[in-house]
Amino acid sequence: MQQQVTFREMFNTAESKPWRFMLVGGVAAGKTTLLKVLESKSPQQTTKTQMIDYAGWGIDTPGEFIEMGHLRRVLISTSFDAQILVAIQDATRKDSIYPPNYFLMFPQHTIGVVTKMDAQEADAKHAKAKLAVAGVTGEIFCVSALSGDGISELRTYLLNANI
Ligand SMILES: Nc1nc2c(ncn2[C@@H]2O[C@H](COP(=O)(O)OP(=O)(O)O)[C@@H](O)[C@H]2O)c(=O)[nH]1
Ligand SMILES: [Mg+2]
Repeated sequence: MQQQVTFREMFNTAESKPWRFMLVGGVAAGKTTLLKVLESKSPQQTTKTQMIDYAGWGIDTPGEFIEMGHLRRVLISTSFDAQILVAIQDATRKDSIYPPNYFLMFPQHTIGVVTKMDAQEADAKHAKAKLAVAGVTGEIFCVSALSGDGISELRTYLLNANI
């Protein structure tokens, strides 16, 4: 993207979505909620994501597609439609659902997002380390969809990423 685009412009013009990002992360990591908040929509009614969802700014994917080996291939073919990958790590989870260096196989720039930073047990340092092990080489944002912390920084980055 060559020029700075504002959030309003992106949603008000048909040509404003020339590229997409794809959210990848485990079940209940906060992908759908994050996408809604990035789009300034109410995150209240998120239901379990059943299929790849192309309706929004970002491509939303069900957590099972990364957690279950035989479904990972679907993520690979879907990734062809995305210019940036967004790897989600739940700040409250001690484990990682990504194989080591998983994201290095994708040619796209991969950024990381640590979600649920509002939670008492959130551990940003641990979550960032898990993303690094997963092969996330891009910027890492720590956010809370609940409090809104870090959301505008992430939105600005995604709007203006030089891809
Ligand atoms: N505390 C907290 N909970 C969140 C946050 N984002 C999502 N959740 C909760 O995590 C659960 C799973 O969220 P969802 O977006 O459906 O996860 P997905 O399966 O990755 O799409 C829901 O109960 C959300 O309310 C957050 O920033 N903070
Ligand atoms: Mg979902």
